[in-house]
Amino acid sequence: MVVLAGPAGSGRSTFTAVALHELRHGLGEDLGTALLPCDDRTVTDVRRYEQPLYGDAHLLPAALASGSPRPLVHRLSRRTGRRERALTFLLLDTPESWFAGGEPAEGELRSLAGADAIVLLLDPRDLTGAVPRPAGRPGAAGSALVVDRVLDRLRTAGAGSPDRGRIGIPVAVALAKLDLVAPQLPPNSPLHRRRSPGPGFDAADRSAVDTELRALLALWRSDGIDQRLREACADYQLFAFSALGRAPRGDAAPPGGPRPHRVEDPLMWLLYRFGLLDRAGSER
Ligand SMILES: Nc1nc2c(ncn2[C@@H]2O[C@H](COP(=O)(O)OP(=O)(O)OP(=O)(O)O)[C@@H](O)[C@H]2O)c(=O)[nH]1
Ligand SMILES: [Mg+2]
Repeated sequence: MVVLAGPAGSGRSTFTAVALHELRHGLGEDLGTALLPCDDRTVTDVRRYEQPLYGDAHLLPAALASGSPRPLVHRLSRRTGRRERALTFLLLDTPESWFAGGEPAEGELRSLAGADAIVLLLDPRDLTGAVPRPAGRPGAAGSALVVDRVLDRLRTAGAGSPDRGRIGIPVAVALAKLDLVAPQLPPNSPLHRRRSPGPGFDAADRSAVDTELRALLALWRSDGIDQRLREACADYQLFAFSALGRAPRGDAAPPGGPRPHRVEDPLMWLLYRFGLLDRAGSER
């Protein structure tokens, strides 16, 4: 079970919609995976995520994952030669109240405790120096606070087996809405690159992106976040993606629908970690 964490409006629901769409279409084809919903609820829920963005050209409503959210449950399988590998893949989008402070509800703690991996989203507008910040947004101190709050919540829930007090499960920390930052990145930044086609996990690209993001956090004077992550997580890496591909206007999805960039990266890392994918060049 992959739990999406992150502050309100960081892009969790949009990531859910677009990542699953990619996995069901082009990406899944390229990886040779099949994604099958395990129950009728998942079929209905996936439609609630897809229809606005891909059918109605609308952004997702804020309260899509309200109340006691239920994970989307799929069987994700991959056949290579005679061998089939399969996972039961649960993706849990979370309501904004979960990481907003206050006392956690019991269901929330139970869900966090049951996570096998976390994808923690951050909005670049919360990082000083990354992009000009709209009035009223908290800035770096705010984003460090948000990261602290999320990490505290995960630790309180005992997410994963704690490793010397740190969160033991893989944590993918992702800068969502990369389209807002991309114009100011140097032309040779690995963040501009697209995934090389093929079913393998590209470890060299992964490491280049992780290194680039650590450098960017330092440049933006947000490296306190990296330090907090180091203290709190035994196993984390940095990611950046744009689920929509470009900034939306008002409530409308960008014309032509989402054109994601690197949205698959956190999933590819986790699928590699959970044995569904091999390293590029060593596919069996
Ligand atoms: N520029 C840009 N904006 C995005 C992207 N994805 C989401 N957004 C914006 O961020 C807003 C919030 O996205 P959601 O996916 O609803 O975020 P959330 O974390 O689920 O938000 P809550 O559930 O309301 O806490 C959207 O309405 C968009 O305006 C992206 O890839 N690029
Ligand atoms: Mg949401």
